[in-house]
Amino acid sequence: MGKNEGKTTSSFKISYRTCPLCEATCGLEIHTQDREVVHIKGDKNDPFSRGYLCPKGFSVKELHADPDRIRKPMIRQGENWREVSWEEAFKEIRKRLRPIIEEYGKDAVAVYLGNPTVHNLGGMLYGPTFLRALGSKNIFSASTLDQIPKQLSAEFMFGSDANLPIPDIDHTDYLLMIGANPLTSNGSLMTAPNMRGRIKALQERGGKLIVIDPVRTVTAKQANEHHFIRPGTDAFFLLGIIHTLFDENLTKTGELADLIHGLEEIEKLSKDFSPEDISAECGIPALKIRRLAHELAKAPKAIVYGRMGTCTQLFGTMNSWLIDVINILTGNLDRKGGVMFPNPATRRALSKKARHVRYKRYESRIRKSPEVLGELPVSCLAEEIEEPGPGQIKAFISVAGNPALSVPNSSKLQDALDQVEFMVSVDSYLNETTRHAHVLLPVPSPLERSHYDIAFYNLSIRNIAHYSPRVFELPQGQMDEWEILLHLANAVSPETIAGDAGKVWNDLTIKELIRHEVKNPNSPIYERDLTEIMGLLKDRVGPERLLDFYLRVGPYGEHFGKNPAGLSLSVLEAAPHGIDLGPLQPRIKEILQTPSGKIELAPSILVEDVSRLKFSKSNNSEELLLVGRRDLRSNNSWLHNLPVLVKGEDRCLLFIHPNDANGCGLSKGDKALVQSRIGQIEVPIHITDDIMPGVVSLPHGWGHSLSGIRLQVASKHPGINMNILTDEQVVDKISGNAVLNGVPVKIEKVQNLQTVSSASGSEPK
Ligand SMILES: Nc1nc2c(c(=O)[nH]1)N[C@H]1C(S)=C(S)[C@@H](COP(=O)(O)OP(=O)(O)OC[C@H]3O[C@@H](n4cnc5c(=O)[nH]c(N)nc54)[C@H](O)[C@@H]3O)O[C@H]1N2
Ligand SMILES: Nc1nc2c(c(=O)[nH]1)N[C@H]1C(S)=C(S)[C@@H](COP(=O)(O)OP(=O)(O)OC[C@H]3O[C@@H](n4cnc5c(=O)[nH]c(N)nc54)[C@H](O)[C@@H]3O)O[C@H]1N2
Ligand code: SF4
Ligand SMILES: [Mo]
Repeated sequence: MGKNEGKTTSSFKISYRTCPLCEATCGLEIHTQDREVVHIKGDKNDPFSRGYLCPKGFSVKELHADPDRIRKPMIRQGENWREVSWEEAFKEIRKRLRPIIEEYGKDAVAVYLGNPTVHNLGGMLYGPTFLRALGSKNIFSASTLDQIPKQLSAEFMFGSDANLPIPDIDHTDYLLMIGANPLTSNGSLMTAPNMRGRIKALQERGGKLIVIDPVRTVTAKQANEHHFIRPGTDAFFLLGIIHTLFDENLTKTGELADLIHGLEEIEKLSKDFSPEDISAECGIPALKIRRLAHELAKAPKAIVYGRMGTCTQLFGTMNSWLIDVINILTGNLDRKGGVMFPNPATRRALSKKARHVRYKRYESRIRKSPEVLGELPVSCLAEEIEEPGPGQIKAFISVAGNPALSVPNSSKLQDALDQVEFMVSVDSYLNETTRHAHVLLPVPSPLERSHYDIAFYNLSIRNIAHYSPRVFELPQGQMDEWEILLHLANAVSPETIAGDAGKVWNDLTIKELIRHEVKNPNSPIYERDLTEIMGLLKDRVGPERLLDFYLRVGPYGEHFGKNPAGLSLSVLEAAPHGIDLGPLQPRIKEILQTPSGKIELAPSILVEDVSRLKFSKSNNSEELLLVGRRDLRSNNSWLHNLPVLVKGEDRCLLFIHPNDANGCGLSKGDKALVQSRIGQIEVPIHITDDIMPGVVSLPHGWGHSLSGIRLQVASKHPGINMNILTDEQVVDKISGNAVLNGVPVKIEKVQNLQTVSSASGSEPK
């Protein structure tokens, strides 16, 4: 504890703020002197994280101070970047983008929204305004590299992707965890700080954690049981469980029975998948599968939870669906200790019950991949840029994304980015993606912007509301992220707005929201006057005004005077550690939005897809299957420039089982040549029996050896990009989601020892 704590000298300050780096939403206590961070520790008074912090939480100090962070807008001419004013930057953007839109149409401009957008209040609230102003179908995001299969299965089953069933981990007795490693990732689609503590508590109350993963991960080591599974075969395993539940009369749908549609169909399709039939495919003995089904059915409260490993594979949507089918068949959906639907403070009342599924309303131009929840799969991006013809992408805007490293067949996308006529990036770094931009617009450091986890409280294991004001004022001449997005909206619009464009677009955004809300009979402000509501919000601007509005009309809100004790932004401002709104409560009837008004247990698109599974074949035995790996001190592609997170031994290593190393002629200290259909890389190896024989793993987000980047620290720890190997043509057929796990590769020893010191990659000729 600093000796100044408690007292406030003129320049010393203690601030409380939610960490914006991952889904866990830990509370930080930040000690600052003038504009410098002196110290960061966990906020013990945060009702959710109670002082928990991972190493990345501390790294916010280095992130804020990083000299490589871009601080002025820049325009590129050839290889050279020139700092310019914001005015000049937006003038250039308009000058270059409008003619493209006028000549080729709106779809000629593509956008990629990267992962940190979801951790950014301005990005979450104003991204949609920008996308609406642009009106392009070519919208891509990190979702199709990640969780869109889960969202799509929820859209089919429950009628909206906004309601995902979240594990009520604090009250369960049995957690079957598939393809997730929360002790490293800190949890995903399960917002909960201190996963280790929560798993320990589960075990201390007599509960069990079972992990299904082709790797004995840190989480697997903490589990009561771990079973290896052959990558990409989870759907067989899940159907084996479902088969057993029916076969041995273990189903108990309980209170949900009247709400379920399609039970018989599930029973019928599971008939072909007895544990004995599918055991060889997934590599888990039939008896074990039957026992797990029994335990799930018999545990007082149980959860099946799947994450990255189940989504980013050939049967991502099927897995996401079958996981919830099991939760329903065992009576664990929407009940304490099972999987539940959060009730976030910013939730708006539904205007109508039934919705149309947002799927296949249009398709991508080249491979005809279906639209999924308003976007197209990012695996299609490179071909949409490269293939000429009507509808070709001519301009590209990246916001908070590094697709040049993150997408499968990244080399192809890098080549494609060289071909776009004009590219804008909104980003904090000059990196592998933004080096291709013509205009780079820098964003504030996390400590220079306010924060509220509007996305993650939708996925949280408790209902929480925590607002963090900025720790530092915006530096002179720095635009906030939301202002950048509104100026971009202005720059792509047919008519620009004279005067303060940011203010006009900002007013448009809030007025549209209020207009919608006062027309909704279920809203607490139904038929109220727009001008009156605008007046009641007049003291706030930007994200704060929108957030205040959402909180005030939300389920705990003060409803613009109708419920004076309720929530508003002022209430949160007076509670700097955040407010705990309690554990999750059953609410299925409130959230169901399917046209039938029921839970669709057997959506026809997914049922039909099961025939694809039947015909899927085991891979060629000469090939190994490559899976991904996360590391506690990484965050996808973008924190490798912080010394505290890259110090120590090289982590970009190929993990390989001793038998396979032997088979490939590899021994300790060697380097492997890894080849896939798409590309090849050379990478140092780590031999370990923590990985299933036949499987190898690599982390993603590395590969900082490209020219033209400004990442002094990362360039010294470049690693190698595993997406040189992943295949953009191989996707989950239903959602178009990328397959980042279970990629067939061949491995041999690199003979030329002179190259051992650094990882390198190349495309096959
Ligand atoms: N092989 C393989 N590939 C993968 C994965 C895998 O497991 N294996 N994982 C996939 C997953 S789950 C994801 S989510 C994607 C992530 O991939 P991306 O969506 O590309 O996201 P990041 O790699 O996190 O890059 C984030 C970018 O945003 C910038 N940035 C950081 N904060 C901000 C901010 O506040 N505002 C703005 N405007 N910019 C900011 C950073 O400088 C960086 O350029 O990668 C995917 N790729
Ligand atoms: N430290 C750190 N934390 C992060 C991130 C990070 O890069 N670093 N990224 C964040 C992001 S964007 C996300 S989306 C989350 C992801 O959060 P998680 O899903 O918890 O993290 P992963 O480590 O990707 O876990 C996927 C697991 O699936 C296993 N797996 C691979 N293939 C298969 C398969 O076919 N079947 C099964 N059953 N398992 C398989 C892998 O071995 C791995 O252990 O993490 C977030 N948190
Ligand atoms: S677990 Fe996530 S939210 Fe918590 S300190 Fe680490 S990076 Fe930040
Ligand atoms: Mo992700």
